Amino acid sequence: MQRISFTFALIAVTGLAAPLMAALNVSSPAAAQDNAPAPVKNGVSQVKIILTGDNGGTCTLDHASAATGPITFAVTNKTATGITEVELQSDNRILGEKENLAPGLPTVSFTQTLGGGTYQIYCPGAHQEMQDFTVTGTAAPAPTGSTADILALGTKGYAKYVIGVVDAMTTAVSRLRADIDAGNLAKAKADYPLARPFYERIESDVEGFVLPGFAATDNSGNLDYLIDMRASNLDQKVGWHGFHAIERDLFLNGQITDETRRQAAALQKDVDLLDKRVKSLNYKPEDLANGAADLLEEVQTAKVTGEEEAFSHYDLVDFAANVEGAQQAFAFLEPGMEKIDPDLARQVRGQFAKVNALLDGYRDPSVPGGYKLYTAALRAADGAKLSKSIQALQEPLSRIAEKVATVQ
Ligand SMILES: [Cu+2]
Repeated sequence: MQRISFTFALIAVTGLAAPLMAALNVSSPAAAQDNAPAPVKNGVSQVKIILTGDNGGTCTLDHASAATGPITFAVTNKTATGITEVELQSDNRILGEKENLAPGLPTVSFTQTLGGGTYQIYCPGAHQEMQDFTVTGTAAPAPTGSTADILALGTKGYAKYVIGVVDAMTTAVSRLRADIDAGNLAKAKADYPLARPFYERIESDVEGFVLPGFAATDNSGNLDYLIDMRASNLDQKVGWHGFHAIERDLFLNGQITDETRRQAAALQKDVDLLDKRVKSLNYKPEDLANGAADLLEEVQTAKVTGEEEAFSHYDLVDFAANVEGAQQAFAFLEPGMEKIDPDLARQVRGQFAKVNALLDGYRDPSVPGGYKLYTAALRAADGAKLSKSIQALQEPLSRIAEKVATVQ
């Protein structure tokens, strides 16, 4: 605000309006943006988001504000190979997103009904990743009722997040399967890390991932086993399955065989089953807290060690996905936690920020998946540092489950 009035004062005094405005336009990072609120069509505000590979990756909104009500965000990836997703966030909570964005694909869109306030558009991999989006008009009503009601509302928001992630996984897996069916080893290897993060974001809800009619201990009916088993937990009776069987073929054996094609078809079937399954799952607040803790434990035992992606070394992609899933679970508990123990909520928020800042240092848009390969050398150099930062987050986070479980 201050800066704008200073500019206008300067224009008035010097009369150099035209050159100044030109200079302002040149330096503006979002030159294509219109200051007016987004146009409304059939009662729905229309916002276009364009991704390009220019200047280290751009993510440009044609309007940075809209009136309260339903808003459609239409995303077009023109040339940005390093940007595969766009998220709409509110206080770190992902409200809507589009995944699997690749250059040249048709425009995709999502619609959200938003109350007045400031939201964020997050484009990971863009030069400027986060930008504000303002909704004008009546603010969304703050959650009311007891702390238990507010926590229950959070679990519903988290359930929606999980459903969205699994839906995106079905698309990414069908792309990987098409590469494998076509026998295109190079493309399959490039699409493999793009298909991985989805499961890693939600792999904490595995108790709900057992198919009806199967005992929890029977791996042949356990979608967590069928989708994400590794050599270390191989059940000889059920055999190799899922992502890591495909990873082994693509990256260790370096070839696509009939067996790889069978595995890809089975993976798609299992992910489709999961897609149906998660739509019926309900969560308790402590499920979110325990789930977040489980995901961080996953980071410690399978990612920091380099075990998860032993053949492809895309462990840092999974690391970031586990952290995102944990952060979403926490973020949806946060409005309730603000009432129960705001100091603890602040500590956890601060530790998530530290982990994310550390992870940012490993980003590399030239590598599929967006992160450096976790080679033996990198693990030797940085494994302890990564583990320590997760540990500092695990400590305060571990205290949340008990707090939310005992709320009346
Ligand atoms: Cu995993």
